[in-house]
Amino acid sequence: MKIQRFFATTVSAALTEVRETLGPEAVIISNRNVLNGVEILATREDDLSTAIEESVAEQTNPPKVKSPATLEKKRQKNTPETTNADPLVKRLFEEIRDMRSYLEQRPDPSITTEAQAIQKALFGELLAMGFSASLARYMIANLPSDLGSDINNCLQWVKDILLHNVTTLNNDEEFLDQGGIYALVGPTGIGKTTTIAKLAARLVLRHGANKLALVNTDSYRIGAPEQVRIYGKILGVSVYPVENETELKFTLESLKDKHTILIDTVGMSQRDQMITEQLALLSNTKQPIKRLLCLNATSSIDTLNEIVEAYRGSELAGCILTKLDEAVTISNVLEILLLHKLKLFYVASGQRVPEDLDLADREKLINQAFEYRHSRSSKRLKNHELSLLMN
Ligand SMILES: Nc1nc2c(ncn2[C@@H]2O[C@H](COP(=O)(O)OP(=O)(O)O)[C@@H](O)[C@H]2O)c(=O)[nH]1
Ligand SMILES: [Mg+2]
Repeated sequence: MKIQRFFATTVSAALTEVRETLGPEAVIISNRNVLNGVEILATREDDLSTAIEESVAEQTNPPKVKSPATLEKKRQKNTPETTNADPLVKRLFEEIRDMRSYLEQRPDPSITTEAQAIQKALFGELLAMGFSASLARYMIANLPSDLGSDINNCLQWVKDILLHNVTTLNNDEEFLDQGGIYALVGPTGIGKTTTIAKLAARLVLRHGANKLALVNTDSYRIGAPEQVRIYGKILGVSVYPVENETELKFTLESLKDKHTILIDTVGMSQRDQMITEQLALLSNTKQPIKRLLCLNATSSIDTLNEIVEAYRGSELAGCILTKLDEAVTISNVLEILLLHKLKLFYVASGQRVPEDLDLADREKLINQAFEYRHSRSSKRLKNHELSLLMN
């Protein structure tokens, strides 16, 4: 009898190999876990029949032995098989049958260890929270082995990683007292001008209106200069419209005595070639301009990623999250902050000026992302779907 050995990392992969090589009627002789996988010994049904018949022929008074196919038919009818067969052959068939039913009835053949089961569970939770497959993959690949099989321990470990790696301002003073020139950049309609008004209100309270200036480079959009001028008027802060690089240089030079200058910029799609020109405009001034990128909390991870890539230039001072009030989950933003090591300054969660702006609180944001997994996430996969993904 020709017995062949098959090796694979999971039982199901090894069984597929057996079927491909020996056909659907292959008979499994043994199955055991070995280092890094599973080993299966199997043979063709015909080979086994021949071997059995030869063994029987050796008996002095040979009993009439039926082929495995016949035996299998009998088994399906629940009839006791080959009462007069060789006891050794009978045992062999019983073992094969037990092995088959064990393999067929196992709920999930891809789970060979407890570690794999917990990795699968964590993968599912992270996807349900809205993190990308690449982040979930990274987390399960680095999951410490001493966390045991409690999913809550694993989730706490992910939370700790986020807490250590997402950076935010420590307090309001870090922004309000530092001073300098800040430009808010980002796509159109993301909330740059509204956020400038909210920040300006805080700065006025802290240092007085005459220590602040607003510069507006957004003269393209109808109504845009008017919007900044109105906010300036309400807050008692001077507004300086500029049209080009020379005017910007001249204006900033003349505002040297101000503690903080906030620059409102033209919104552009992340695919707009003009972004390079804007970067050049803001980099060619004598005084350094710190750029803060506004990120819309409702955008997908891929869109946010494209926006950061387009706007990052040589360096971004950090970012401001807008429209949190409209977002279902916050995992998309957390992942982008992590990926690009961006510091989150403030979070805007509404249209009201100046109320709807808060200092970024990373613990609160992370908890918000983790709460979402309990609700009905459309990205939650069923157990068998996760098995398909992870095989
Ligand atoms: N829901 C919500 N709307 C916001 C928020 N910030 C700004 N907006 C609104 O978004 C729209 C565009 O804002 P604007 O500041 O003009 O965007 P800009 O083009 O980037 O300057 C306005 O209607 C704002 O009231 C926010 O945090 N939440
Ligand atoms: Mg604007």
